[in-house]
Amino acid sequence: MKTKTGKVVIAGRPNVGKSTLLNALVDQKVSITSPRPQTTRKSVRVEYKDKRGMIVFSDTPGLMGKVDDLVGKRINTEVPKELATADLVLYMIDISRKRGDEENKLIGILRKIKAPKILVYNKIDLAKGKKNLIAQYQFLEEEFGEGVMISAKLRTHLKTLLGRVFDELPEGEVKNLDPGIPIISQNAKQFVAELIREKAFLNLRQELPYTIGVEVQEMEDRKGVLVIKATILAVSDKYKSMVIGKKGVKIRQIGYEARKELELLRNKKVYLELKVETDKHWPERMLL
Ligand SMILES: Nc1nc2c(ncn2[C@@H]2O[C@H](COP(=O)(O)OP(=O)(O)O)[C@@H](O)[C@H]2O)c(=O)[nH]1
Ligand SMILES: [Mg+2]
Repeated sequence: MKTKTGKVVIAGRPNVGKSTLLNALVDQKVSITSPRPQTTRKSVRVEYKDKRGMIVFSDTPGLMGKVDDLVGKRINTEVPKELATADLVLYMIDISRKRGDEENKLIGILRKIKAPKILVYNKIDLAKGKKNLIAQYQFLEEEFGEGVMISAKLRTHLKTLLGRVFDELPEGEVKNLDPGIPIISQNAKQFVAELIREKAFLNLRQELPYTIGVEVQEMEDRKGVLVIKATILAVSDKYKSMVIGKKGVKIRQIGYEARKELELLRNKKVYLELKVETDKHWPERMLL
């Protein structure tokens, strides 16, 4: 049997579950997730291999309707760029949410992309009564073919989806089918920065996440302990004090959760020194 290979770009509105799907497909946490938009800021590219071939999955930020901030603008240029290099596109729909302008904007972009597309209905675990809005999306099947219904969170029907993906991909030689390093778009420090940002997103109020970035300055193994120095960057002193919280309670919680998860992932003790600093220019420095 000839192997198949290609780049599969996961596209969809913010919050449809793109990053959750990617983590489930590769059975590893590679992309951070949260209920907040803008959680994924840069595309995360990950390798998946099995005897059928090799796939590079690209988890993109969700395309947002209205954007006026720098972070949002940067995010919105990322999606069309990734889509232009796709061999196959997974177009994800959240069947628990109404269609809207955002969706229409994305459909417009997808129509211009020549690569084959698979329609994926996500969150079918929520498909009960009023939450089942699948009928609003079924017109898309005329254009994109029959959809696959999945729950990324509960990992249902992912095998079916992966089978469809391999069916659609072009044949190509894969030199090495051994498992390697799955994440190819970021290094270890960048991954840890992302993990800290995830914990911040989960612990901070609505408006804050957009204004923060995370940088890891140092990461090294010292006698079996992973020692990490990292900084959360806020665009103003007001946001800085919100990240710190009353008597430092927020920053401590963020640090605690990040450390715990890293210890689980790396299977070793982690020492995390986490600071907060005001840096008005972090978005230009880190996102452009
Ligand atoms: N109920 C349910 N929730 C999901 C499912 N997939 C993702 N979510 C949740 O939806 C939110 C957004 O997920 P995320 O993967 O960050 O979305 P993204 O912005 O498209 O990358 C998170 O709170 C996920 O736990 C699903 O299949 N069912
Ligand atoms: Mg995401």
